[in-house]
Amino acid sequence: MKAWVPITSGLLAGFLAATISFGNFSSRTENKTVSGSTKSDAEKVYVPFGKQDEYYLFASGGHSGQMFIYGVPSMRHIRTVPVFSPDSATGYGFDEHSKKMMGDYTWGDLHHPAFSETNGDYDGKYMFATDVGNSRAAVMDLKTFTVKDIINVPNTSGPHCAAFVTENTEYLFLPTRFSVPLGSKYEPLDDYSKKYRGVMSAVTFDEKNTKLNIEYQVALPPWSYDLSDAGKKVSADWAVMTTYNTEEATTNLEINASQADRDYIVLFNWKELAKMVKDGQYEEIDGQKMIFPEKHKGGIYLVPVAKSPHGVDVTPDGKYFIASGKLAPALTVFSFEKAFKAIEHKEFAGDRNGIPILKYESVMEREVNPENALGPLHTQFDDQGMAYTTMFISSEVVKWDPKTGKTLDRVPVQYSPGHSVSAEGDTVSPDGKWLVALNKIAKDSYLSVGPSHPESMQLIDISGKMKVIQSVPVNPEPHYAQMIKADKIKTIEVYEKDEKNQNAIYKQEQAKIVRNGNKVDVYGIAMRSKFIFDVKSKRPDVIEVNEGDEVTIHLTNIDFDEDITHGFAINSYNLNIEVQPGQTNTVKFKADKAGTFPIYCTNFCSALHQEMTGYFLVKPKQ
Ligand code: CUK
Ligand code: CUA
Repeated sequence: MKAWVPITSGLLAGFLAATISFGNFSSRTENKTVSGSTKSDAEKVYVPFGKQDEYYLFASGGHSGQMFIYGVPSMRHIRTVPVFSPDSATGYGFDEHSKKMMGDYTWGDLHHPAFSETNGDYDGKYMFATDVGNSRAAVMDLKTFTVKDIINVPNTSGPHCAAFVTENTEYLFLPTRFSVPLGSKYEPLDDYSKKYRGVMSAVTFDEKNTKLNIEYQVALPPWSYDLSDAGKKVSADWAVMTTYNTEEATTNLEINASQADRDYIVLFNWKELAKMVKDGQYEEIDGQKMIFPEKHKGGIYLVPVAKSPHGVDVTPDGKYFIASGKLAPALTVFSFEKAFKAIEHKEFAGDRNGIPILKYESVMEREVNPENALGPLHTQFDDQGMAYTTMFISSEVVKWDPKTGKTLDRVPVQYSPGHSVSAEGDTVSPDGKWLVALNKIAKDSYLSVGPSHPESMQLIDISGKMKVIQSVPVNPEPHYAQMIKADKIKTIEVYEKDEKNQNAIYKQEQAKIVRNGNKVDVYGIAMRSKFIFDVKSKRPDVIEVNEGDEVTIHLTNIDFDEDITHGFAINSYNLNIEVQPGQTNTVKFKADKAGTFPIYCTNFCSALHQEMTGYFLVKPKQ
């Protein structure tokens, strides 16, 4: 077992202490010169006014529940798109569509974004993301940069591993970080090994209706699944994910989940799993088709790996998968081809929970230990197939050759990088050029804002010798990002008229208020610079209702003009929605507060924006 554990337990304790405290920055910087960028670096990141960036960077917003959009190489923040948490800037979480998608949740923890793919290349159409905080998955339409669907994932808790998509977006797999009892019910922790499971969900995306759907689930052993990646080309039907806590510890994981010398990479063939489901090889659990690997055999294998791995990444040619050691200095390169042979010849070293374990020696290609590099977490690739691994503990990015294991270059970053992302990095043909390190700790990088600082993103020029040439603060907390060529994304300028939408009106004379008992439906218009709710009223911009009425307001922005967005807020009613050009949006609420409440447009839309107001009058109950 020694080969997997190139560090002694004493050293391990040291790594753990450093990992936990982030404490000893002097030791990590004393041998390195942390230099700022120069004037010629500045020219490389300078995108003159009137010109636009070459790439979009989509950075996950972690526990902000949002997605941050940046331009590369300027590193200018362009937009924040709310995904799993409400946002008063865009009215997300207030209008009916987003309110329904969000359910009762008011926060999320967005870890891993993933673009839709066609032939292993980003196609620029959709972005997927998962919520570790409340076990959800979302899809964003890149024509509008808005979220179209969110699903709750049953039987699972914290789909951290995901999202990762297969070569033609056949599936989006959501393995879970926390194991819980099936059906999400109560089971005592003493029964953890018997009753708890780490469920992976196979989700499909229906492009026509922009809906996500769970096709089947797999009841994996009660371990923690950490990171995953889909195969490419030769390994296109396969996917890999790392595990830790194969010890099945139920308390003090910091120590107890690092006891065994090894954990595993789970290797599975999704085509085989889909076939099993087709053949009825599953059980119905909580309305889901659940595969139990101990009963429904085939398609899933374990590959031993040094203890507590974190990232696993498939090379652009699809031939290898690389596991990062987190607590060790080691990276391990495994060969898909060798794994396929080992499976064919049944080179197994026993099993766990009915899942065959492949022999380490049969699958391992090489172990890589860049000198003095500590805490490898995640790996990205360039156009030459070279690997770039973030070193969390030694605060650097190391470039190395997966074919030889040789270290080629390294650059310090400030500080403690989690992921990094290279241009088109997860495709079958990365671009090289740029790499952005997503650093967990900014420390002294920017003007202080108190004891807690923003995170930092550093742009690294990888076209020659690696150099950090720009550093920008970012809100908590990018876990991962995706960088796509800007011209792949085709946004719309305005929403098209949708004559089939019963809630939409496009002419001022159609604006009306319909009363039916205690239900009030408003079909209104927003335009520069007025609201029209009832064209026949002597005050068309006033909505008057009785206390207790159920009010539904459908509002259409009839300014078919790029960037002319209107907001709709009712003062003191905790209510604000947005109508983008041509868009119809609906808000529903109960008029439970009697009184006089000004209505106003929240988005500055014209010189007379201040005049874009009205009144919401609520007559008290007698
Ligand atoms: S995890 Cu954050 S650094 Cu959620 Cu991808 Cu590794
Ligand atoms: Cu419409 Cu301001």
